[in-house]
Amino acid sequence: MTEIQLRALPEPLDFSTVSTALVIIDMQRDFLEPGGFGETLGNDVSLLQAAVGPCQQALAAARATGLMVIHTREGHRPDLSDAPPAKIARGAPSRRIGDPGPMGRILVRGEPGHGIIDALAPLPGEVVLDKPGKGAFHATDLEQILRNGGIDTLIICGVTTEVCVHTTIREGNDRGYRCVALADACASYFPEFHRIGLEMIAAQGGIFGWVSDASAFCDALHSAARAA
Ligand code: TIU
Repeated sequence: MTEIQLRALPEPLDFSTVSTALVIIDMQRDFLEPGGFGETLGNDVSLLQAAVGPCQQALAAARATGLMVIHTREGHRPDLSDAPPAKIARGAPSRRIGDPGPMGRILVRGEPGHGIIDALAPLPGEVVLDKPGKGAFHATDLEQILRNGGIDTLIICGVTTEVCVHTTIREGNDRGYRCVALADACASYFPEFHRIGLEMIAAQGGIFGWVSDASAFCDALHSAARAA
């Protein structure tokens, strides 16, 4: 099993392709396209487009190398039984979770807005994980999937940096996983939160993870392919 090195902050990280998964967080129409959940919260959704290309690069390299790929989707059951009232109550009263919108009911599973954007559509065999919370470990079987797959390292990208990406990294770190954010493959509606959010992860000697980028991840995987 070849260990390869990933350029990262606060220091490089050695990892193996067999024990590493790429986790793409919530690249859904509801967050990236007009008329969805992100826009109902008052955000400029176009800011998230910056992450799409780097996510595509990371996904292509992970697929070519045979890494486990996990796509997450934030959303709720149609009857909203898994949506905490405190979560539903936030936002503009007429455009809350479960209300109708141009992409179907907002943040509800099975609706067009809940789907992953075409540019990052999952392939058969890739894990698609539906999560009711911000973190991918909360109320999901992610930990079981990672344990069964022998995974100890998570390469994490998607949206938004300071909300679902951060929460997932914190949850994963507390569970013993080595979590790496790919900076350019994450994005936020608030550029300063994106920057500071990434700084928070790598500060204090990597207090809850590492920060790398899509090209460094692709370079590492290409070097693994050459070594094989
Ligand atoms: N609003 C916001 O920045 N994010 C979310 O509500 N969910 C995710 O980050 N996926």
